[in-house]
Amino acid sequence: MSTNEEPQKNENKITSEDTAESNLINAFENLKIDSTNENSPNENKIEPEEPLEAQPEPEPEISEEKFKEISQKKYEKFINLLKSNSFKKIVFMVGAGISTTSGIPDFRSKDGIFQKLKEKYKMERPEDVFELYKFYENPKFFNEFAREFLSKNYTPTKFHYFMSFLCHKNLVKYIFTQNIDCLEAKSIVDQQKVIYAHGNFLSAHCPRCKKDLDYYKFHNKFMKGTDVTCKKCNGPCKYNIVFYGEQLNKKYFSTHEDIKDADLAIICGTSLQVFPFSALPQEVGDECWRVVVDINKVRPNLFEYAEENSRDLYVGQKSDDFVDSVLKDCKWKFEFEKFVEDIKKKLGRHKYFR
Ligand code: CNA
Repeated sequence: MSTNEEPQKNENKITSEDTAESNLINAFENLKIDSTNENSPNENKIEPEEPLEAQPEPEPEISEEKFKEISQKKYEKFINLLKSNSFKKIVFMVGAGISTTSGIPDFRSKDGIFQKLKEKYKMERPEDVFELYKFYENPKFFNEFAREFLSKNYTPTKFHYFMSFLCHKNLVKYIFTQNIDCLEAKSIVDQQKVIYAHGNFLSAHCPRCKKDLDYYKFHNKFMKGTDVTCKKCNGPCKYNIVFYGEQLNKKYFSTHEDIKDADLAIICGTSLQVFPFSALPQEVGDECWRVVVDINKVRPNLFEYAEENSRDLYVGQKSDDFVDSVLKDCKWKFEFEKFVEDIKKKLGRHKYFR
């Protein structure tokens, strides 16, 4: 089934009861404005990078034991700086791995979304589901994926609440996320700090006319099974998920150069395979600590994990386990649990999330 939707201006239809909710509501309005992506230069379109296999890892120069010893020393230093609030301009750079414990698979793991799409549609190149020109040819694949995704009510992970907790401590400058699952919106009070680089499901537009749609009308029709098309150009409309071949969210371009003065970058759950996000860790200044948390040793050619005096630390833990270690080592566990309880009460009431 298909229907037309007139592109129109957004209206703020929500009222707020307290600061947390009003921050969130403002953030939704900002997201809608950010989503048009109209005037960004062409070279900033997102593209998958070469697959990991094509990038040879440098030969290990030290033993695994020595690597562990170096990493442990760096971790202890990192914890001392963190717990004494010495990092005041923290930047998060995160990807699908921070959401896997909520039940959302990542893209590239063995049982990831790409593998599932491959099997379901007998596709050679599952990335096609997120290619703009393929979407114009046949929006069915993405729309089915989106409907299934949205019908599951995914909830934030410990890592999401940890980012929120550090925002609450006023230690965070920005959170750059590649994720489209909106779990940052369900867990982070200060949405102004969040940059949804690859968009999300909280607004919608016509990719041809570049006009925003009335989100509520679009969403209701879409979730009832209608593939919405634009009244003006008849092209297929979609949520503001950034596809390959599309420009990144505008807010990304106004902020990514503003991280030169960051003092800590926590890079978590991303294989750093999608450009230009993959270049973000290089944008921080030379003095900035870079802590990479991932179950795989991500892009060892980009970081100096094994150098004793380098600013790069690799933590080979699951994202939520890393949070547990940090909370324990900083003695923040009790404070964190109380914080999460409060946030859940506040954000749980929001009409988007029932
Ligand atoms: P990716 O390429 O699938 O990489 C995920 C990374 O996370 C890998 O390096 C894994 O080793 C790592 N990982 C998996 N589980 C954990 C865990 N529990 N703890 C720590 N690390 C873990 O995904 P990227 O985010 O790098 O790629 C960018 C794409 C993926 C963006 O365009 C996203 O929109 C897209 N994506 C988003 C979601 C989501 O919104 N949750 C899910 C799947 C894909």
